[in-house]
Amino acid sequence: MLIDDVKIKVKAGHGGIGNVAFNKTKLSLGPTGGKGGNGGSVYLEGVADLGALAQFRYKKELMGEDGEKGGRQLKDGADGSDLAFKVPVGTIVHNLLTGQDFEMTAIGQRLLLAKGGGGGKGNFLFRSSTNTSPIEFQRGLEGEECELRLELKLIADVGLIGLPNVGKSSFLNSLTNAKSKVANYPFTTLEPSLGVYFELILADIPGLIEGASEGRGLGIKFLRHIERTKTLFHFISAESPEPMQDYEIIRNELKAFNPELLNRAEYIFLSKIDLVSQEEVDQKLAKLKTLNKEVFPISVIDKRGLTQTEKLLRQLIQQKTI
Ligand SMILES: Nc1nc2c(ncn2[C@@H]2O[C@H](COP(=O)(O)OP(=O)(O)OP(=O)(O)O)[C@@H](O)[C@H]2O)c(=O)[nH]1
Ligand SMILES: [Mg+2]
Repeated sequence: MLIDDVKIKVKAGHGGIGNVAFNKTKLSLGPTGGKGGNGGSVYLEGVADLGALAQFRYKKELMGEDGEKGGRQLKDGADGSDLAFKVPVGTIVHNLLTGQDFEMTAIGQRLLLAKGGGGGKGNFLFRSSTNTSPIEFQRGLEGEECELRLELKLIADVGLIGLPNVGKSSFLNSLTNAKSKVANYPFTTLEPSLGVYFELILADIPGLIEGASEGRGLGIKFLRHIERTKTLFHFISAESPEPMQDYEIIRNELKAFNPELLNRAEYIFLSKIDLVSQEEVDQKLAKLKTLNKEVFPISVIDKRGLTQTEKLLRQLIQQKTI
């Protein structure tokens, strides 16, 4: 299961308490209580692994390590180690307390979530000419805390959308290294999966149905994975009695999620053309062409249309690198 939206609590380590101690050596009875160690800070670190948020499925609280208590004989307590939790690049970090958002965009990037509390002074640091035997000390400071929502927005170049069972996953598998599950029933794909075609990342989005925006089927929450996708491949099955209606259903759901999705470059794929006569394919193509978008008739079984599709994918790669 792809974990892509989690809430977590973060608390950095507490600073260690300062010590109160005195030199036992005769003739030098001064204070020797050391400082407490600093609490460890908590960071996030960007990685390529899309599944990295899975670690937060059960682990909802990230606690930094506390600093150790100051020692005797001027020995400071050890600092708590910093912790860095790995999250996939494309994760948006929403700070639920301040309302601020931050995006993890690069592999290796580090984001400080909560700074560890400073260690408290030991009695050695309180000595003065008027107080040569201080018994004062400080408790360490609390580590910073925050509450976060981590939301993964895949950075795909092309989003594959359409009703269930129209061949989106089959298409992804036939052109890329993906191994998306394919089966002859609706909602085979339960979570987005990715395939890579040279430099292009394609995201296979679970099938949408009419009313998905009101929670029918699998809902439309997955559409956030294509919010930042420039190009959409819209799949319509050649077996459908009403391709234009299918088209409108999906467009309405896109609109309900975010009207901006309607302005993305969209290519239409009339899929599974091996299952109907050429005459029917031509008829349906003619209808879809009235939408004034490029329409590709394809079949992953007899491979028709795949050469043209690859040409399109190469064009998209070129546009991406310009
Ligand atoms: N004959 C034929 N069958 C196809 C073609 N493409 C896909 N199929 C079949 O159609 C069924 C559905 O294919 P999927 O790729 O799982 O469809 P999907 O759009 O990903 O479906 P969901 O994940 O449920 O949204 C499977 O049985 C595929 O084998 C095609 O070009 N020709
Ligand atoms: Mg699928």
